Amino acid sequence: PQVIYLKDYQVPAFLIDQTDLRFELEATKTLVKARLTMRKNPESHSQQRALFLDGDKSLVLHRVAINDQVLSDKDYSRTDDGLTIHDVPDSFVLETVTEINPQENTALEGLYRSDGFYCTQCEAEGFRRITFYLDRPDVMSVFTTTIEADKTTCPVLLSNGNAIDSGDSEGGRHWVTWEDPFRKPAYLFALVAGDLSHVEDSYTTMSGRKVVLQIFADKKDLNKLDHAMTSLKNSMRWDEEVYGREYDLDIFMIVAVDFFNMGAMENKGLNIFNTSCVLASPQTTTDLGFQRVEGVVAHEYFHNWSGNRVTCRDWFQLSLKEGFTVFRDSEFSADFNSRTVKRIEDVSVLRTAQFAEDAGPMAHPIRPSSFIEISNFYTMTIYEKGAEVVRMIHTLLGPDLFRKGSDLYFDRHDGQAVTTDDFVAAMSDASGRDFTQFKRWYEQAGTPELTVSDEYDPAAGVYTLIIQQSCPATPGQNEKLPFHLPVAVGLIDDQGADLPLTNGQTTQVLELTEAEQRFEFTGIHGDKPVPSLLRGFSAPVKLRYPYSRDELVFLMQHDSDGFNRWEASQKLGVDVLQSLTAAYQQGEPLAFDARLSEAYRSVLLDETLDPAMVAKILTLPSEAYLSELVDEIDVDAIHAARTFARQHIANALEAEFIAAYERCSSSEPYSPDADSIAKRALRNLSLAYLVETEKPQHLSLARTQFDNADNMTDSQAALGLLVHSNDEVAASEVLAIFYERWSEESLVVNQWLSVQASDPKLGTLNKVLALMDHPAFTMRNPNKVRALISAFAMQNPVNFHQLDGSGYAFLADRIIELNALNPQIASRLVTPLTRWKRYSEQRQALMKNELQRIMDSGSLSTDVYEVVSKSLV
Ligand code: HT7
Ligand code: ZN
Repeated sequence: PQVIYLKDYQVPAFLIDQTDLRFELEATKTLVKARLTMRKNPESHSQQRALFLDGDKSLVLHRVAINDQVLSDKDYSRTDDGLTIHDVPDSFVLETVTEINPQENTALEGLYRSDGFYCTQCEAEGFRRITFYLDRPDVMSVFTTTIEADKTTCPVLLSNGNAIDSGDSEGGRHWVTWEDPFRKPAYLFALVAGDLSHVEDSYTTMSGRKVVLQIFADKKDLNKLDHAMTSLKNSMRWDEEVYGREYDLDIFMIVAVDFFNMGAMENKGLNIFNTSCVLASPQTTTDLGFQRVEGVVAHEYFHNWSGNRVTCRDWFQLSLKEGFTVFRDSEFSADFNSRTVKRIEDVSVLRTAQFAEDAGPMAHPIRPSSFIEISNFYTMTIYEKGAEVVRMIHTLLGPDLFRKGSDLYFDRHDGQAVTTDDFVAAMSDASGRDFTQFKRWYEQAGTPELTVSDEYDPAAGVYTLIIQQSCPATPGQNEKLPFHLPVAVGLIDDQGADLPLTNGQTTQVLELTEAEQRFEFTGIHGDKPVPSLLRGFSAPVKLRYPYSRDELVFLMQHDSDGFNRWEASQKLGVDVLQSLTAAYQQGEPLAFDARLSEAYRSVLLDETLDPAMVAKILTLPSEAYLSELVDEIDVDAIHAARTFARQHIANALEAEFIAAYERCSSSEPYSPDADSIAKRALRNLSLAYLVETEKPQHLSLARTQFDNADNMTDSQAALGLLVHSNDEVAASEVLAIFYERWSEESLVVNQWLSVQASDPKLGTLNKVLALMDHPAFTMRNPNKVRALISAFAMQNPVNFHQLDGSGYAFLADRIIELNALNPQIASRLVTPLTRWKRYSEQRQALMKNELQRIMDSGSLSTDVYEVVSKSLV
């Protein structure tokens, strides 16, 4: 397969001013009639007279005409990736008629069927599976779309923009024409048709325009759309208040579909959502699910400005829209929920999944310089690290200058396809700050490492921080230049009070630009202060400072920065767990440091703290995070150490956990507000520790909660604890009850699959194999694949990494199978195998063997080929 390089970018040789589409929908034979008004691009230096249009090999071409003249097959040539018309005039109208087969489209790119509905997914390069086109984001066109279909099976016909005309046609069919006045690239095109129901509301924008809001779903799900609608209205208001951005069309639609490769898609005026990111009801959706719906609705809505009005010049710029939009949605969620808890959650994901990506064979900068398959670059790095880079700009500028910069960016580039350089230039021009060195974040891959030491001269009253930075080599990048990054710090005196710093505040942002730098704080007296470093996780780096365990306990109790209070608990947890892991590996008895459980006790007893924060602080670092921190991952030792620690804490704090469980119980009806979510989090964490004691009365408590729960958060928490416990009778009982109760709710059944796939008890693989034959499972639905297969491979390290290699072989078989059905999903499943270098030699050999088996398995998609071949290097 061909490698595509950023350095080869050229402006398009042709432009498409107007795109008129007509779809005649039939399940296995849909006709797409395209009328493209085209001209040579005056900015292009190319002298070429030939026109190349992207088009997948699955397209059946029926007709090509230029300016009403039908072309003969001598006038053009077809290849697997497109259509070349040998000679075209300077401006012309190109007409094509193409046949496609939505029914057989299992890749879920282009036009496909999801549970009988027709829908599209065009980002990144799906439009070329619909018709021949200049399928690149810098070709922007005005679209009109006419959809014609059977009136009974497809009463609803939707596309981007406003419906401008409709009518009936022969044979019980009807049609609707949509017009989108905003120029857009083809990746933002959408079409939906089917027997959908909808809820409707409206929103009045800050300039007083009324916008109709509609959310479409299967009729049985109509009662699960309120939360998405509220989230949408909140997002619209927030974007006006925080960014001054108003919605631009008269209608905004969301459609929920069950077969979808990702979370959702921001098509202009017609967002298409995975049901898992839009449907929510207390009975079927957990608190996490409610928050996910809110976050994804906001994310897609915010793309209307950061992505649609201002889009990407080419796919190397993907983080321009994704990183910025993740930053925006994360700030929105922070404003509507607990800011600190949101930050903890984002950082946890970043440090486990994104840092692992940075340390693996697919490591890339947030603006990659090459790729084989762009679908492989919808990564944690592009999204989450991209958001961290925007956050650093925000930290360096402060909120006012950042807003000036975003205003300039949107105003300067409205209606354009631009680059990350343009984004940074707007920030720089608005603020007068120099971001030349900062731009290395866009070019260099890898997670920077900061090593911090300090000196204190009490006589002079000078405290000095010495910060060194480095960044490990990543594929194709051996040498890294120093990054420009903000390090937010505070200094805490022996009474636990923040000291005033040089800037007169208690937190100061230090700007690190060199490989080693010294920062002096004057007027510091008394005992040596304890530094609170990288407050709020001000930069996406790994930070080392030789804290003692006592200092970490002190920070857990006194740090005024909520994030760093949690961070201190994590660092202490890591330290304790690493000692336990080492003891386990050496066959020594495991001894628990009571300082950790005592610190937990005082947090648990402090009723002034937000229960959500208490739950976060009392959650030990995950096995995934512990794995990320070591050179060689010993899954069994990590699991044993963490289980031992949990049991120890559970026994030591049993009475406090019982009290917390009771304190957080409520007789109020379910509500997904922040306070109630926080209480449920602490209550279910307490229950989890109590069950860890293996005392029958606590297992009974879990069973009572399972039987009496009026909401999915409590029900699923109890289900998970019972299924993962050693009480096999209780486990199979609750699994049977749960399935029977929820068998008609596809998303709930997915949770039922995941809970079984993530059971750490040995023997889970056989259960997963059996579940693959369950009527609730199909390899064609990505949500099912994620619920069962990804959950096993990514959330069950002990079983996945069995030394007989059975977990690896199972995954490789599924990848080979899915490669033919859905390459994007197949390629994402490869991730756990790409990490082979981090394991023991024995496991390395087994994992590599499976990667090689995939490689040798026949005709690989570009998606799977790229990840597997890069992993084998
Ligand atoms: N911008 C959207 C990306 C997306 C996507 C990409 C590849 C394949 C399928 C896809 N579905 C959606 C999602 C977003 O970030 O908002
Ligand atoms: Zn996005």
